[in-house]
Amino acid sequence: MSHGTVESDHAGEDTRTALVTGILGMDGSHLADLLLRKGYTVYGLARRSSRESTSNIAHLEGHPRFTILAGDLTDQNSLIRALKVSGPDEIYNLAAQSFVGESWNTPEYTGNVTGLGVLRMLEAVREHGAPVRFYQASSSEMFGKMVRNPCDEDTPFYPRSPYGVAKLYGHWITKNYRESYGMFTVSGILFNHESERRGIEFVTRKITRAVAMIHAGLADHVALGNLDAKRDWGYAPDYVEAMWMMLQPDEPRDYVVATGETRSVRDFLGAAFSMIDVEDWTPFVRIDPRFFRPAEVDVLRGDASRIERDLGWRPGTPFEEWVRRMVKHDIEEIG
Ligand code: NAP
Ligand code: F7E
Repeated sequence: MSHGTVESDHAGEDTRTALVTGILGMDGSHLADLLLRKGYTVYGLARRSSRESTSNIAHLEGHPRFTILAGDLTDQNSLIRALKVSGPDEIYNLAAQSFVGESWNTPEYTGNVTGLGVLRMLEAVREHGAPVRFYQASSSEMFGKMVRNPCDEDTPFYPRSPYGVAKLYGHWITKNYRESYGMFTVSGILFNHESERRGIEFVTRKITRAVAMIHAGLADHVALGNLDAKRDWGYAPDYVEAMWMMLQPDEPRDYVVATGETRSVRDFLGAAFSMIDVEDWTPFVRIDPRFFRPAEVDVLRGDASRIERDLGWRPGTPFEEWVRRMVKHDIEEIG
């Protein structure tokens, strides 16, 4: 599939309906593409914004099986209404204040949306009454100061940011509702994943956009923080497949989703600049203390063998390939 198009690959009609929160975000839009290709009817929950931010789903405008519903994770009634209107078989709860750096500026707000927002979604499902399968977007940030390397589903958590702590609440309340009420709820513990639709504040997209700007002669440097941080980076369209897979088995189970490979921000700079044939990127990077965090997650690496064994998921797209796609996309967009 090319960026921004939805081709149908469903043989026969899948008449299922999904409600996706966070539909305007990176994952929400890739998941909508996947579900529409499978033949689902998709409802996406989006909050009101004073600024236009629908570019990730612009290509879905007018799609006969795609509808946007107004709602906010901080407003319980809007969630109950969204369930009533959509009548979903599956819910993917992807909405969150998802930027780790911002979570120190707005810790209470982050706790309300990213933590308590999950509780409100689960309560809306209970109120709704009908059987629904529920996916929660848990995060490798819950492992934070990794107590084991690599991390799997049994590794103890040690979050290092208000975001990580809020995600931990969402993770446990999802498990608790499964155990308390027998609901089909699962958490996918996803390690970092990126794409052409990534928000521009995250380090990968910040770098690929800067590379494109420098290539076009519109910038001469990018300001960054800790270049030694290491992440287990994958490609978002591969990771939304894992989300869907997790809601298909008879029994709910949580899974780690990761590549098992770890690279530093430095490595990412090397890969991105090499796409415009720049070997030495150091003249184009300035270190700015504003981008360091009060507590850093130095390294993250996941072990996804459970999901490979149970569901057959594997990360498909190689690192260099998706970095190339991101740089190419940004060069075209800026051009
Ligand atoms: P994203 O691009 O930031 O998308 C999050 C979406 O949530 C945005 O569209 C945002 O709406 C929406 N949202 C924020 N607050 C809301 C509220 N109060 N009510 C309703 N919607 C709200 O994030 P992403 O990268 O796609 O990630 C999807 C989910 O996976 C998030 O929960 C994230 O924390 C989690 N996660 C991401 C990664 C990763 O590497 N990408 C890894 C693990 C877990 P606006 O567009 O209006 O701001
Ligand atoms: O930072 C370092 C920064 O903001 C990655 C979210 O999707 O993945 C994401 O969270 C690393 C950090 O992502 C800059 O200090 C250096 O060590 O791209 P990021 P994140 O914090 O890993 C997890 C799994 C999620 O769940 C989150 O929702 O890069 N870094 N210099 C920088 N980071 C940023 N943003 N900007 C810099 O200038």
